[in-house]
Amino acid sequence: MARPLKIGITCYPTLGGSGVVATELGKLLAEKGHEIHFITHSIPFRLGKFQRNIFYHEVEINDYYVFRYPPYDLSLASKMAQVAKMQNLDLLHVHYAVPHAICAYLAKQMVGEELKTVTTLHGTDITVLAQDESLKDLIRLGIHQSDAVTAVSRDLIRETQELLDIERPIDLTYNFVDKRIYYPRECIGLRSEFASPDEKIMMHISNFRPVKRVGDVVDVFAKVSEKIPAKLLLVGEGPELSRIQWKIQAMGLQDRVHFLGKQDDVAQVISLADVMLLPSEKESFGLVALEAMACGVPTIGSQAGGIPELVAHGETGYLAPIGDTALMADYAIRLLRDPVLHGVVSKACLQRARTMFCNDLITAEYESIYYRVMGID
Ligand code: GMT
Repeated sequence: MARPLKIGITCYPTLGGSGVVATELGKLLAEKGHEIHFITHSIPFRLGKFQRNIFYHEVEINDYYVFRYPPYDLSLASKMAQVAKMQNLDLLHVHYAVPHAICAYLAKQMVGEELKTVTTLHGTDITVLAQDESLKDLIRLGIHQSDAVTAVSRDLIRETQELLDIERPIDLTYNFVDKRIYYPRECIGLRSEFASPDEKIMMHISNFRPVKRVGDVVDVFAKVSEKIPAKLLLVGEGPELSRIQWKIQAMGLQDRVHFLGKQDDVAQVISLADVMLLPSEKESFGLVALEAMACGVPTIGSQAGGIPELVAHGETGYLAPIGDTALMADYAIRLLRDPVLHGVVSKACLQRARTMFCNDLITAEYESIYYRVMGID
């Protein structure tokens, strides 16, 4: 291996998929001998116990009385520059263009050209923020000023180039799962708390934002449970939660739905499921479908964004047009009624997760991008 690097990582430490990917990547790089410095406003929730080569630098917000809004972005940029100088960082790897790529750009102005910057796009920054004309130029600046830009699906690369009229190359780096954490787990005891042996378990995990279309999850489940005995486990919390609770009551499904709330360690519960539901409106990747795949659980979902790059339709799950809950339910019924088919699809899930989205492969891809921007072969 070329020399170990000193890398600063900034992400939204408490945010779903992007926070998980950034933190797990940092941990894996540290295991490989790189020195990792997380620069965030709070400890990333997946960081866990002490690990060699990992350091955490907290961004303190300057709440000076003249500020109507404390300038978090400027505090972050200053902290990045300070850590880069003190620790002699080689590069900053930031997750999300806004504000992180802009902060990294400012830090580079303070430190010097030798500090390289890598930005990973996760979706919402492009699919939502880039629709806002007032932010477009800022996002474009962040992307153009990064030494390398990566995105988590081909669809996100296409959308970024189209929406922002950007021609610069963007590297494809799919999200990954750590195979030591995500694998099929034996959970007969826990399963019996939610379902009887003849019942199937359907699951949905998200932050319950409107783009996740959790209402469609309930509609699919209602259609499936008319035909086969089933339970629905809902994991997570968010703005749509109470509307969904009302919908479940109104449809008379309350005895068949369990709310598990927010779970930090979803690897513990995914193996309970026979299928995962992901009917999103927008999804640059859909990390939860990969986590399910690595546990041998097929996903039934929509064809939004990058989901079709992850879920191989007819092989590791089934995808329907956004909002087509009847077709999603048909697929689910077919899969849940046929244990042989379910076994084949489940096996294909494990194979695909362990080859295409394996932690070793994707970590190596990030390393080669780092060495490329550093000019090291
Ligand atoms: O989906 C969310 O609301 C959270 C967001 C995030 O920052 O974690 O998810 C985005 O990044 C994930 C990790 O790369 C992707 O798996 C999600 O598909 C993506 N969400 C959207 O594109 C809506």
